Amino acid sequence: MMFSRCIATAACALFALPALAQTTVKDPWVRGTVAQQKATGAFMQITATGGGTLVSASSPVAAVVEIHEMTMDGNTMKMRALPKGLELPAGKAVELKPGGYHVMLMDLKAPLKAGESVDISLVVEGKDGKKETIALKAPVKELGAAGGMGKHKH
Ligand SMILES: [Cu+2]
Repeated sequence: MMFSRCIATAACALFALPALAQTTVKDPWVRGTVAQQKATGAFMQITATGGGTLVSASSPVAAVVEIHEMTMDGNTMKMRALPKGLELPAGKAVELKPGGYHVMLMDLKAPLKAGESVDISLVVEGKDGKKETIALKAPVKELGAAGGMGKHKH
């Protein structure tokens, strides 16, 4: 990983000190929806340099946004909101992906079509209790990629 190689030098160590951008998000995307579908998931990779918790998220396209976890219980997919948010270990990329953690967009105001992009803000609380807001633009990808979010009911 770039980061671990980087901290070995003094110049790079400066970047490792607390800075404004504690949390970085890579490759965000949102699963597209069909008419009448009221919920979908947003996926991405989040790295919090100093560690923290993804405590909440919001988006203008959805009335309700929650942080969810999907797990297999026998052969049933179960989805639940994480009441305390999603823990982000320091410097470690946490992957939100179909079948696992995701940002759940609910009560969608309109269908989301491939090619559009969705604004999402994430709120990450650092170990020091300070909150950081990260604004994302996540492209919408076609329904039908891996995973079964579209069929899943809350
Ligand atoms: Cu969900």
